[in-house]
Amino acid sequence: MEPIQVLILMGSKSDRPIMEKTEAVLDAFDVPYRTMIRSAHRTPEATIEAVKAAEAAGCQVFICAAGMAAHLAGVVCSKTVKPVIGVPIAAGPLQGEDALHSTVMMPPGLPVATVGINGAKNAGLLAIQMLAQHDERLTRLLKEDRAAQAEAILAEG
Ligand code: RP5
Repeated sequence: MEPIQVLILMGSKSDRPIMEKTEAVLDAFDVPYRTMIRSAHRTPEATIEAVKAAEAAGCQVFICAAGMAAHLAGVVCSKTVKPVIGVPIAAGPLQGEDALHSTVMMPPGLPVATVGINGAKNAGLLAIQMLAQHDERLTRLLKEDRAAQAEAILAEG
């Protein structure tokens, strides 16, 4: 695997339309990443292999998106001490309530930083905030982004 700072995992190709928002953020901040489809339930061994390969490639933050009984972020957390961000995806009849609870309600000792249902953009930004703690370029870009958001609101009147 090429050097990366972030690994995006998603449980299914059906999650991709949502997770493209995470990719757009990482692209905008010029952060190297890799995206893979791996499922905690359907491909457990391959999921663990992906975590090992990403760490060997320098990965600093994992972003894991899954819907329904969403255990992907938790499984990844069990295999790394790098920060793990979980994105609960609205899939199936419970529309993400199931994924939110199964992602956020980790047992004590194994934290997953969980964003809102379909919160793919915030997952990307949170990953960049983590990386920015040791990166002045990213800190500057984050401050510019916040200023641009404020300007856009104030321009509305
Ligand atoms: C989860 O089940 C996936 O992350 C997806 O959100 C949901 C449905 O998967 P598919 O049946 O569309 O593959 O594992």
